[in-house]
Amino acid sequence: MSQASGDLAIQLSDLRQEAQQAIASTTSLDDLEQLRIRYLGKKGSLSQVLGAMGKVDAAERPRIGSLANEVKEVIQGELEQKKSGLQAAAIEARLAAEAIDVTMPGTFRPQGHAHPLTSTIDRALDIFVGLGYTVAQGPEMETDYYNFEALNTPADHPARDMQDTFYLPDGNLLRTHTSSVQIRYMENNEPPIRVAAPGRVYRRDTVDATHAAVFHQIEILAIDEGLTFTDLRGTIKIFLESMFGDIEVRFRPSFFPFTEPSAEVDVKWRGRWLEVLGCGMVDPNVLKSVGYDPEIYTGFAAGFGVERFAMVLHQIDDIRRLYASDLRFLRQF
Ligand code: 2NL
Repeated sequence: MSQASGDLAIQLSDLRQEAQQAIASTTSLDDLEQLRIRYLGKKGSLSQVLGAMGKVDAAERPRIGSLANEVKEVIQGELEQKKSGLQAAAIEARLAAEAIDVTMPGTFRPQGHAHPLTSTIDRALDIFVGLGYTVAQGPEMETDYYNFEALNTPADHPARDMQDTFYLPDGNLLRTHTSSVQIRYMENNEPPIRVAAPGRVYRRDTVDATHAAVFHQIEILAIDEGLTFTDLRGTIKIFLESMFGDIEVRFRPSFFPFTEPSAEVDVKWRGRWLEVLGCGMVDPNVLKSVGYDPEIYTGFAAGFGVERFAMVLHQIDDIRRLYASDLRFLRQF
């Protein structure tokens, strides 16, 4: 064995040992790649050792060559093995970090719900929509004409008193009922008409357990050829039974400037008669004011306070609770 071949064999063996140790102690894929380049790369340690092959006797070259190949294969094998080990460890670590404990209790997210006034309005409108009515809305600030004049309410009527109505400095007013919406609707539509008008209304009342200065009303209006008080009665009965269940309904004579005849309606609720609604046949003067011929068309109308309905349905003792935004109260509905 020549000097050169002996040196090379030792260098190869040292190289193998060094590489094996380095690979064994590597903990990252990046470092491992650096080691591959360092030992097996074009300018790596193995190439450098083999660069000295020229000095080896021709007879010794096959032996050194196969020794070099063996070292290369060993290092390659260890690199592969380490690589798959590190990759598996990386996946394991990721799985552990991303694991979700599906048995953990969830976060409680309280769910809101509609305010009792909103749900009362929704229920009532659903019933009228089911009967073929269209829902209409209009301005809360109104003119004297739409709130009173067109509704056959004369200038000397007590409802027009400063004591009862909020008048604005410019001569307009805050609507006292949603009838004004229906006047506007009739102006823009021809009979047959079925319309329901929900909305906020204003009265200059002293606030107490049953009165608020701002409250909500729903009015309905039907205009057609040949409508009679019987149609009104049937509609109101169906509506009240849908709202309150199987209850007795009673009509009492009453008066409103915009209807003739007029009636107030009571329901027998928990053993007592409770007034819940006003209604009547539309006064011919109202039809005339929107340009309908009262000789051809008749109609009926009704109006009720949403707060009063909600209070009866849910046994609420004070109207002000509906506006206090007290969650202990609201959560009950
Ligand atoms: C009540 C009574 C009522 C009407 C409202 C009405 C509307 C038009 C024509 C005729 Cl456009 N009438 N509305 C009729 C009767 C009664 O409300 O006690 N509301 C709280």
